[in-house]
Amino acid sequence: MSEGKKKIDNRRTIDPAALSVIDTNSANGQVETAYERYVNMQPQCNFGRTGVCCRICLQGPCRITKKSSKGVCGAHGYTIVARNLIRAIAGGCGAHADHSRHMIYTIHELLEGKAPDYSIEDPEKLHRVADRLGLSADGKDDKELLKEVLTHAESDFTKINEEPCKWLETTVVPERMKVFTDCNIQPRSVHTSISEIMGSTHMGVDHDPVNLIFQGLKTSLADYIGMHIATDLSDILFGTPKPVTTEANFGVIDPDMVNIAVHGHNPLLSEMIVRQAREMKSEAEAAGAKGVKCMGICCTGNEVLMRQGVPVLTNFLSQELPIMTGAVDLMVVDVQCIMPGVKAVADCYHTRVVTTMSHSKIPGSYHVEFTEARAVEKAREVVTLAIEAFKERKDKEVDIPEIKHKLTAGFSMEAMEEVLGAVNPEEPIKVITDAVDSGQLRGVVLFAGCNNLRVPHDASGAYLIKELAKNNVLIVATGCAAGTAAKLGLMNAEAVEEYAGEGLKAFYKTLNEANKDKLKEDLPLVFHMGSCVDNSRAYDLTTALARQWGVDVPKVPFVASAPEAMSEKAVSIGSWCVTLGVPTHVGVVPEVTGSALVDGIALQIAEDVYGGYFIWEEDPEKAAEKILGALDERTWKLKVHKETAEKFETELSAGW
Ligand code: NFS
Ligand code: SF4
Repeated sequence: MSEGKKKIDNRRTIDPAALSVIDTNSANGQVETAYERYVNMQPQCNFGRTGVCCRICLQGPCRITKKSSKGVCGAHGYTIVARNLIRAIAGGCGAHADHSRHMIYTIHELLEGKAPDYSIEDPEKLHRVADRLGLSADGKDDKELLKEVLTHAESDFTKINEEPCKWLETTVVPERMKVFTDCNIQPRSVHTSISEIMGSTHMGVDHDPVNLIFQGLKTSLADYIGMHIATDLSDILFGTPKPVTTEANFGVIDPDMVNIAVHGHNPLLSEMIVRQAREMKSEAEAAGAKGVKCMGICCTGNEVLMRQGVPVLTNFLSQELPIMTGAVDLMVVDVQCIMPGVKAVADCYHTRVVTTMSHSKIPGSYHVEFTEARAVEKAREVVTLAIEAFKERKDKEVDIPEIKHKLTAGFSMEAMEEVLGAVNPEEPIKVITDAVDSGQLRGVVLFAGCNNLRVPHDASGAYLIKELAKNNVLIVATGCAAGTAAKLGLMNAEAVEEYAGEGLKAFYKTLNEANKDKLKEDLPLVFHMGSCVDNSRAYDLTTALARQWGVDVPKVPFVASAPEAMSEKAVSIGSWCVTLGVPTHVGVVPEVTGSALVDGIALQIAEDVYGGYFIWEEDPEKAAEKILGALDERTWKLKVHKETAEKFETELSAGW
């Protein structure tokens, strides 16, 4: 560092394992990671930051300033901001669609006999999904039934008529569907919605910010559909998650094993690698290792954690750091949230980086093209590469921070119902609604989404989890936010003892006693519901709560929070949460503040029309207050409406 240059603070994390690697690196190395690149990137452009930069046509970039209040074509700031925002929603929806379409395609190949390594591992889930879609299983074998399910999935992906999409219609309360019809935001299909956004935001088409935003909300619903399909099909192929206990953080790396980090999003590949890693123990032993150990990063990590109990290595932001322990032999990646920076870090060590998808490559990496027809063979190829790398590393020194925490994950909606059903087998969800009605719980909060260097890594999520638990909030989590809880020791029963308020503790006591013969471990402070696409599971919980109370979602004391939102997928998920009636806290203000009009739509008009709304709040303490406030407002209203209905012997009011 040149003298006189401001001291760079790259210690933007509260994860002690990540800090340990960063500090060792600062002391003796030159390996550059996102933590340094973020600092070097400052200051970042404020036009982009506030959403008022348009690059949609070749006359741009047009930037809104006091001097030039419109783009060259005459586009107002509000049009530019709205267009940029909804293109991000289309990007997020496109990424999830990519994932979901791959599941559809694999099942298609399976049914044609062209994907021999896959099978229907959870026929019961298949029957549940078919039943929900209104399909009769009579006289059909599982493959015939799956074919019918798949036909509906394909239709939700591609149709261009205005029939409601099955995955929306059958998973939300009817009142939601009415709002979507009234506001003309029923998506025709996943692909159509993305295409409509690209068309309507082309230069010189839609300039009405409200119209644009509503198109964005329509596409966010398409995103919800794609995600729900991905979750359902993954469960059918690989099994519905059940509670499972393992460990998280860098301490899970075992120097005596061949260490493979699985990173990305798609369980189609990672499931196969995890299975083959177990099968190839003898090959690893022949190379002098004790075996092959897989560990997860990002959402593919969440997928194999939920179903196979694979340990959590880390979450998004710290993805480069495990390589710097010198003990990761191979990192295999598929799609999304993979920093290209991992390759440059791996180049400083013996670590192999392996890409697997034809549309997701990193220059200079190994590429093992994954195919449905030869999944096991390809997985074995990857494990073999890891064993080769281990041989190179075997006698070299490694530096692994000895930090890890126990965690229990695996809480699909079905697993939640099972746990709650031990208390009330007839009406499992009533266990939660009763606890809220009696004041034992203050509501339910979902922590979802990413990490983002704009705010200190893991800090806000960890603070909010502790603070809300103290205030008797039941907490569920997905994605990299769940990673925060897992890595920092907040996803186990000990954390309940340490952080839960009296009401929440009493709630856990009832559940743990009812489940003592069924579960090996007491229940964790944070219920891990899965990867980001599994936010569909979390919304199923919201729907179940709404049905149990007999109300529409805007009355349900359920709040979503993305303390470190980063990706376009997060923008899209946040948007469907709001459209589906959920107050949604975002801890990193998105690029909308350049237009007071668009900002106002997100913060206020959305609530008037859909009952959900955004809360932008970067300060964790204030965020906790606002989230609790949103829960309390809903519990209070629910109580008043219920009392009124009882007094006048009427139905619960439909409005909010
Ligand atoms: Ni979700 Fe998962 Fe993580 Fe964010 Fe990326 S891994 S899909 S986008 S960063 S939670
Ligand atoms: Fe500028 Fe209009 Fe072109 Fe955007 S579409 S770059 S505002 S001229």
